[in-house]
Formats: sequence, C-alpha cells, structure tokens
Amino acid sequence: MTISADRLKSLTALERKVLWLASWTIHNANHIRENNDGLKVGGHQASSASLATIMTALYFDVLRPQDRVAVKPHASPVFHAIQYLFGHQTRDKLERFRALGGAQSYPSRTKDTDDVDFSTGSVGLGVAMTLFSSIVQDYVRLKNLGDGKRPTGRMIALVGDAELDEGNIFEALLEGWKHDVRNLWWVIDYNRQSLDGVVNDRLFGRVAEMFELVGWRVVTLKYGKLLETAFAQPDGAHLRDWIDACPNSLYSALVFKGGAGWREALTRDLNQYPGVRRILEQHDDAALHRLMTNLAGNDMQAVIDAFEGVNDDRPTCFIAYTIKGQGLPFAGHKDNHSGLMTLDQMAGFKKGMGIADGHEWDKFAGLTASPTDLQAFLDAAPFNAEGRRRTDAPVVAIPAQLTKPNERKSSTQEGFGKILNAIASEDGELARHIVTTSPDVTVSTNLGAWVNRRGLFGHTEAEDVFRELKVVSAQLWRQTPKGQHVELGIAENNLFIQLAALGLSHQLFGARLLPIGTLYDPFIARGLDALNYACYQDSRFMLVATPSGVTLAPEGGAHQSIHTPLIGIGQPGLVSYEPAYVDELAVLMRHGFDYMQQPDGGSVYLRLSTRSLAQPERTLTQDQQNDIVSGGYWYALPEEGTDVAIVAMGAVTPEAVAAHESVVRDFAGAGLLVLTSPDRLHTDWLAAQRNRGRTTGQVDRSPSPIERLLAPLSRDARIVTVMDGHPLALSWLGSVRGQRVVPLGIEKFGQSGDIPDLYRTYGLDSAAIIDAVARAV
Ligand SMILES: Cc1ncc(C[n+]2csc(CCOP(=O)(O)OP(=O)(O)O)c2C)c(N)n1
Ligand SMILES: [Mg+2]
Repeated sequence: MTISADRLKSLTALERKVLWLASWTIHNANHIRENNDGLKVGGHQASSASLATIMTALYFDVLRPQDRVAVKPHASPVFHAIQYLFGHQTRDKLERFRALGGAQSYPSRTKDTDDVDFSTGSVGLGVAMTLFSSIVQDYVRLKNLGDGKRPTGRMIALVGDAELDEGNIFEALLEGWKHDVRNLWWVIDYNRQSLDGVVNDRLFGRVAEMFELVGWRVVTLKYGKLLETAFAQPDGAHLRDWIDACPNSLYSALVFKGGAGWREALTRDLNQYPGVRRILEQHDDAALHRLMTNLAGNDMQAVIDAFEGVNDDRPTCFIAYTIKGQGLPFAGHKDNHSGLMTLDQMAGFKKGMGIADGHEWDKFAGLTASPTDLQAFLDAAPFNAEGRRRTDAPVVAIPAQLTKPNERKSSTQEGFGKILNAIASEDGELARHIVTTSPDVTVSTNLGAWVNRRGLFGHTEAEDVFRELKVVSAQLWRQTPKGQHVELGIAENNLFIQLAALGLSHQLFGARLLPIGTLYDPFIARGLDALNYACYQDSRFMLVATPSGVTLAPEGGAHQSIHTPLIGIGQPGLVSYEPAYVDELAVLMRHGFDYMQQPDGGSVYLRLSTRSLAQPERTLTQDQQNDIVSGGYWYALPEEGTDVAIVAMGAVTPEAVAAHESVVRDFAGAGLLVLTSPDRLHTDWLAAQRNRGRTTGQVDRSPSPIERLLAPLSRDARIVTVMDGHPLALSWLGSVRGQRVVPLGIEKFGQSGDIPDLYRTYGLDSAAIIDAVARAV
C-alpha cells in the first residue's frame, strides 16, 4: 500500500461528496429548478457515478498542473463538482447546469469557466485529442518554443468503454504508434454499458491486445481490495473464476438486484465449495452486495495504486472495471444511461449522506472528516498549485505583405506552394511558427517545397534513404526533431484532430503555432465532425483544401466537391475564402495568419484549385486588399444604376470575364463582381442588419461590404452568379437589396472530363453565363 491512511480517508470522503454534488446538480436541474419549457433537462447520473472514484483520485491526488485531461462527456457533472470543491466553479453555475449561462452539459473549453482542458461531446474525438496533443507537446518541447516554465505533462483521456466503438480512436492509435507518442494515459471506464444497453462481452476481450499491439502498456484494474481479500480465502479462487466467467449482462443485472440476487446466484452455482458457503454466511445482503460490486475502478486504494505504479512516459491504457451508477439505486441497470433518480430515491440518498435540508450545496456537509482538514487537503492538491492552468503566448508578427510569385499563369494551389516556399526561404518569425500537416497528400497539395526546406517532424533523426542512395527525387524527406511538417496517414479525422491540438498550443502549452493543414476539398466531409470539434474548441488553424469542385476535371465525380462552400458558410469558428488569383491568395494568407491569432478571430479555410489561370497584371491597392479580405471587389465596375451584373467566384472567374466582355456589348455598364468569400459577406451583412435594428445604445447604420458593393446596381437589376460549387452559396445575394438572382453552379455529381467539356455539361461556361443573363433580363 502506497497511500497513507489519512490520505485515503480524505479521498474517500471527497469521492462521496463528488458523487453527491454531481447527482444533486443533475437532480436540481431536473426536479427543483424552475425550467421554462417543460422539456426534460437531462444529465447522466449513472455515467457520472462510475467515474467518481477515478476522477477524485486524479484531480485531488494524482494530477499535476501541467497535465491535460479530456473528460468523458457525460461525466461533466463530476468535473464541475470537482472544480466547485477547488473553488473554480460557482454554486450559481452548478444550479444552472444545462441552462443558459450555467455549467455545460458536456465540458466545454469555450463555454465553461472552470478550466476545461479539452471539450468533449462527440464521443471518441476527445480521446484522440489527447493523443494528438501529446504530439504537439513534444513538438513544442523539442524545439524549445514554449516559455520553458512547464515540465512535461501527461495527456489524459477518461474514456467511456463504448467510445471504443468509434473508428477514429483506432485511426488515432495507429498514427500515435507511428509518431512514437509519449506521456499519454487513457483511462477506460469499463462499466460494460453503453447508451442502449450492455456492451458485447467478446468485443472487449480484444481491446487490451490492440493497445499492446501498438506499444502501449495495459494496466487492468479489475477487482478491489475487498474482493482480492475474499479471493485469498479458501475456495476464493472459485469465486474469482465465477466472476471472471460471468457475462456482462448477468453481472449488470445482479448489480441492480443487489445482495439477495447475488446470494441466490452464488448459492446455485458454487454451493459445493465450503469456503464460498462461509463467505456467504459471513456477509449479510448489504455486505455481500458491497463485496460483489467491489471493482477496482470504484476502489480508491486500487485506483491510486494503479496510477502511482506508472512513472515513465510510455503510453498507458488503464482498463478500469467500474459499475455504471455505482452507489446509486439504479446501479447496473441496463437502461440507466439517461435514468434520473426519483424524488424518493434522492431523498434516501441525501439521508444516507447525512445531509440536512438546505445544505445540499455545502462543500463538506455529511462528511465525517473535519472540514478544516478537508479544506487543507484540497488546498494542498498538487493539481491546484497554479490555479487556472490555461497558458497564453505572444502574437507572432506577420509581415505587411507576403512575397508572392509572379507567374503569368498559375493555379491557386501552385501559388499556395510558392508563397509558403518563399516564407520558408525567408526564414523569419513567421516561418518558425508555422507547422504543416497533411494526411498523405503533402505532395499533391503542393506542400512539397515547404517540407523540403523545413523537414519532417519526428522524435528521432532519420535521413531520406532515397537521397542517401543518390536516387533523384524532387522530395527530400529528412526527419528531425526540428522538422516542421507532421506527416499523417490517410485519415482525415486525424488531420482535423491534429489541427485542433496544434491550434490550441498557445493555450495548452504556452507556445504559439500557426498550423496549416492540407487535404483534397471533397474529403473535408470525411472528417467533418472532427473539423467541427476543432472549431467548437476555438482552435486556430489554416485549412487549405485543394483541388476542389468539378474543376479537378479528370479526377472524376468521386473526387469532386459540391457542397463544401456551404460548409464554409455554415461552420462557426471558420471563415472561408475561395480566391481566383494568386495575388488574392497572398493577401488572404497574410490576413489568415493574423486572424488566427486575434482573440476574436478564428480559423481559416482556403478552397483552392489546380486550374491554371492567366493572372491579372495588377498591383493591388490597400483598398483592393481590404475588399479581398472583406469578401469581394468589382473586377469591372458597373455603371451607376445598371440593370445587369455578373458575380463570379474562384476557378470559373475567366468564364465570367469572357461572358462579361460579351454582355457589355448589349448592356453597357454591366458589372463583374469577383467574390472571395460569400461567408464573410453573409456574416457581415447579417451583423449590419442586427446593428441597425438596435433600439438602445449607439446604432451603427453603416452598410456592410455586400450592401456597399451592390449599391450601384439599379433596384431591379438582374444578377447572374457563377461558382464551382453548390449555387446556394451565392443565391442569397438577391435578398440584400431585393434584386433577382440567377444562380449557376453544381448540383449533381460530376464525372471525368476536361474543363471545357465539364463546364459546358454543368452549365458553368461563358455561353451558359451569357444565356443566364439573357434569361434573367
Ligand atoms: C459521436 C456520438 N455519437 C453518439 C453519441 C450519443 N451517446 C452519448 S453517450 C453514448 C454511450 C456512451 O457509452 P459509454 O462510452 O460506455 O459511456 P458510459 O457507459 O460511461 O455512460 C452515446 C451513444 C455521442 N455523444 N457522440
Ligand atoms: Mg460504458
């Protein structure tokens, strides 16, 4: 035994209190607080209960300030209860759990105020987040990018056992093995129940082997100290064998039935063993129930022993046997996931806790240990030594202009590679803080030149064998701890979670990174939940998606992206841009690096193309640059009061330019508007309307950029919009001033072809635009 009796006593007292507060928080929200709409508020008392021991042990004893934790989403009440005991969470927010302004249903970095390290909610993603954060921690450490003040922490996930059904966890495990991840703990709350019922017995038999296969240590916490003692008695081995062989569903049902149920089953199966009979005689029903449910994950001493037994940086999976609803009336019942204790059950629980009416929120009410001792214990908890643990890092200065290539013809994708290459060769502050990552499309998204200059990141040095053997190759893949590209296998979920972790480095590890992730635009859909997860946490990164649309022509329908512009508009925390020309791209990248670092900024999505376009010969004025950042500019100015305008975005802009040249012959004064971001324009348009609608304070009546841009057109002008993506992304333009829009774009799956054929087939060529103008007027 490594833990002193005093410590154990304080921890078990706090464990009871944590279980109570978590249960009470949910109960209060559902049964006591006035709620406006009569809808069930919910909360997970059973899921919280199964982690109460482990989380108490971690936060009050095992964790250090540098550790970072992803808490299983439905154990949020336990997390908030712990922070309440630490003094980092208010009673008011607990009382308003799941209500506006209250503690969040699932731990949230941005909405909760009590020092959440990683948001969780979509199961599986928080787990992988710890793995990718451990890569970031090493990245920062090996390059000395942080302030050097923090020791290396452990990245810890508290994992529901059913979360392991999520494929993204296994994608992450493989990637973690390749990257030799360290200081990573996954604690599996093995309560053998999911939402719908009891977890498949056979499935979990393989889990430990899977972890070992990828180099993890597996520590199984199966039986608690009471059961271990019983097993050591005569015939105790038979009792152990019986539990070992007990199917999950039977065990869960007996947990729910309690002492009499255990007695009946054990008498039926093990009556021939005198030692087992003696154990049954020595325990009344209550004691027998306590014994048979004494699993290690709910046994404080066993939990502490297991955590203290691991002292190196090898990734470790703790499989902790627990009981869902441990200590509560519905423990073990297969339907308990969303079950709430009744008023009577709660009253019984309260009585058992020795809590008097009106003292439900008291920190120490009902505990036998003295409040002074417990407060002293909390104050001395190592985790709490620094208070809130969120770090910050200074902003990286971005040059006023990025060096842009001057090719007469170029695609935006090529331009991206060249702009980044120029940043790499200039080797300034900006270059040092950029980190790139890509799921096996580094070369085909034009990151190659950057990687050649900055190298691959890895714990160890590895030469490029092709180079050593003097085999000619354009790619030079030298891996060092100084490298600045994290090469991933083909798994877009991993890309987004890696970006999520990199983009929080300033707050997690005190080092500012400017992450850029590249992938093919259509495969955003594969990782969309993870992208949303990254944005939900306010992680900051630049997503470069290329190629896109039907413009990737010969690649065919399977690789064409149609609705990604709508994702760009609809995704909070991510501003999307689709430049047509390389000079626009350079302006947007510069803006992006800055925007990613602003407190009220966000992440940036650049939708690029492989189509090589003749570049306009121009030097952008500051006003033009501002317009490009705001979302659009007049490529050909309309005459005041004109009745016709064409609006184009991205790779199809030359078709619009050609169509415009023809249209002006009939409609002198028709304009051509080039958009770079319907997302920005739409957001600012809505905000301007809201501002004007204000009835109090200073009312800002200034028009939004799109209102200003459309102002020269006549009231009933006709607008034809064209883009390589779903036309809905631009069709809203008609609502700005009530003008009629004919939207052109892609609504169907595409097919292989060359650009002229495809543009003709899908109605994006200049003939289609001219035709649309004719129809519109
Ligand atoms: C991606 C995703 N799918 C579905 C859900 C709904 N859901 C919430 S909890 C849960 C079951 C969780 O079971 P387990 O991980 O074993 O947790 P515990 O038994 O501790 O409650 C499900 C399906 C979710 N939160 N996220
Ligand atoms: Mg479970």
